[in-house]
Amino acid sequence: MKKNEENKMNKKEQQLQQFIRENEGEILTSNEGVKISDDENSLNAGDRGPTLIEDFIFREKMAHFDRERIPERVVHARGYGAYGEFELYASQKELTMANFLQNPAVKTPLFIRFSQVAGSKGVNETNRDVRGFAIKFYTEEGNFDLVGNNIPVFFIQDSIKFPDLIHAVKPEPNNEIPQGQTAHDTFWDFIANNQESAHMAMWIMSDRTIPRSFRMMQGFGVNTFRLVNEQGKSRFVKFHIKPVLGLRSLIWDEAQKIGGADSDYHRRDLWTNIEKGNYAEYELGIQVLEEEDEFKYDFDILDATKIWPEEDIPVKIIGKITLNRNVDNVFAETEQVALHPGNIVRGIDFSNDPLLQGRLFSYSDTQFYRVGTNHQELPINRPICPFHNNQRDGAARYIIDKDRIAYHKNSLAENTPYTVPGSKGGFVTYPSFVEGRKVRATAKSFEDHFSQARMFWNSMSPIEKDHIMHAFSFELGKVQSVSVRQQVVNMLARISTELATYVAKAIGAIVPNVQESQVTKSSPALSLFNTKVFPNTLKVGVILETGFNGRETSYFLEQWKQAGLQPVIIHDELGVVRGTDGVELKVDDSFLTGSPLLYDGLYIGAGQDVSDNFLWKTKSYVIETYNHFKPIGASKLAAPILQSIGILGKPGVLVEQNPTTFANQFIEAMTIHRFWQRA
Ligand code: HDD
Repeated sequence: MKKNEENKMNKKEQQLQQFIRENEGEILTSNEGVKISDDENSLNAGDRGPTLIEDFIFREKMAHFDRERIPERVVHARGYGAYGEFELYASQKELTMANFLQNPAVKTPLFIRFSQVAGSKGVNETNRDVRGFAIKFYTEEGNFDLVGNNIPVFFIQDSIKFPDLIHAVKPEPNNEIPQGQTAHDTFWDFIANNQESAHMAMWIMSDRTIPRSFRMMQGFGVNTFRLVNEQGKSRFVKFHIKPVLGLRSLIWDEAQKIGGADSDYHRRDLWTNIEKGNYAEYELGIQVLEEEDEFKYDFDILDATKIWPEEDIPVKIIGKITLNRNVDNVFAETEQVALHPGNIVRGIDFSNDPLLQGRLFSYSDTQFYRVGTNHQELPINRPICPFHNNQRDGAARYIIDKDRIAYHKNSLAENTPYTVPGSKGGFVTYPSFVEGRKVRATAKSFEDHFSQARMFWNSMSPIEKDHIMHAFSFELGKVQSVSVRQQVVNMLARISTELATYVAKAIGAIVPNVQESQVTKSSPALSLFNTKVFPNTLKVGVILETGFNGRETSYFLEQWKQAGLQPVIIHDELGVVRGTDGVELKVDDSFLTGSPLLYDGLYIGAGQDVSDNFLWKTKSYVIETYNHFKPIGASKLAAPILQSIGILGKPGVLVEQNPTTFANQFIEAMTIHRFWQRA
């Protein structure tokens, strides 16, 4: 509980305190409280004889161990969470009566779980995949869960197709290959044969699916919800979460290799930064649409395969989310958290979005199966406000309800716990008007699958387009079926001839003679390069050879730390590295334990004499960093190393002339992060 030592505990933290147990310094006991004298030897009949069934200590320990795992989530199995708070900038009373959106003085505790969709619980973290971005707000009027992704649209329009989508994306069932990846036949077969996925396919082939950090990606509620105010007026809403540090992504070659260098890349980044006090910050935004404007657009606002372009319906920023505390126990908290888009509070309501409607069943259903009947009682899931009802019993019931009365209506307890009307805080469903025959059908207004896919393409910068073309070529190149490859190219041709032509050439398909989308509109907000970025928390690998310039390097390190960068000292061996002027620095990574993949930029400080090993290793680090377009800086003495590789004078390659100018130029280069001109 690091943060608690510094700050006052919020209500959720106070509640969690009751359940926290610390074992250090305590006597070992069984779960029944019996003190244990020997935890290493089972009770045997003779020292070479069989174990006795009466050994209750062995039996309890083993039986508990045998049950330590619960089913992993059927999707989003690998995830990582942290606690934080939501601060409201200004009251949103006009729009909603949601209690946590009324008073800027009240901070709302929250928990976020980031996840990957396709892989199982142990999958490497830099696979190309959508990232889940799910928040539990512990409001004074109950829990509100915003269960979103880092991509604003979805593959399908009706949730009845979700099991099909997931069966297609998961490893193929006959050989369980590939793990956590979309680059295989069944996934692309699904996409080509369910063309409502066209828009989502464009997003997942963009750099959004290989984020640099959970702290540098956007979140979206995806589905359309409603905000309802005290006067009963409802408006449609989409939720957005924008990272304060701006958006950054990995590049594909890097993402693949990081999978080997550090398969815990994202959780390590989040956990370490929170531990260091570099709290992750985001802003919460809403796009609000008046009910009377429901049919104003050329897409259906209930269709989850569509965005509401920010240029048409601006995102209003309403508050700030800060993640400031790591969990104490990943299983108890992150694994057992039960998120559910159906967990809404007064002032928020559902729309008829058919994807959302199906989700409302699936999540609670899966939590009953995965965590159990009483999952809402678990410390991570229980609300911070009082909760009372007549639900009773079930496996692992924790609460001891003292009352005789567990039914409604009753006279013996004066009909308590009692209901309250909307005017006193009771949840009242927004009485939206519905009418129609029971049909299994999709609305005509859901039929256009290509206009927004094309708009997405139009909105990309040349570099992003290049990456998308490359990603499709890679993924489809892994598809064995020639027919599936061709079907996807046929689909792409309806979005963009340029895209289809590039991909067709790369995978040996032909470009069909179909008309590409004629949409010329673009939405600048969709490009990753149109957000403001900051250098904070980016890592600089600082390779130092014995005899490096101590005074100047110390100055650089100081300047870079002040700018928020995180220098990591690298040397042949761990221990200390000695420079001139009596400077000694602790080595964080050796060439062996580190990897150029794990730093966002590199600086090389050489001495007068440079060993062959240093030269060789440094060169390999520099080449990898250069190929990933990242900044490279060098002291005067290290400049010949860059020269020998032939990169002196190339974009983002800086050699120190004047210490002050160099320190600043390097910070600027780190802020830019990628020098695409090198391509
Ligand atoms: Fe889902 C988990 C996000 C559509 C059914 N989903 C899950 C998680 C996230 C999302 C972030 C992980 C929550 C956590 O960290 O525990 N899902 C989405 C988004 C969707 C979406 C943004 C489109 C708008 N999901 C969707 C549909 C269905 C599901 C259409 C089924 C009808 N999702 C589930 C699930 C999961 C889940 C099977 C697995 C584990 C869990 O719920 O708790 O119920």
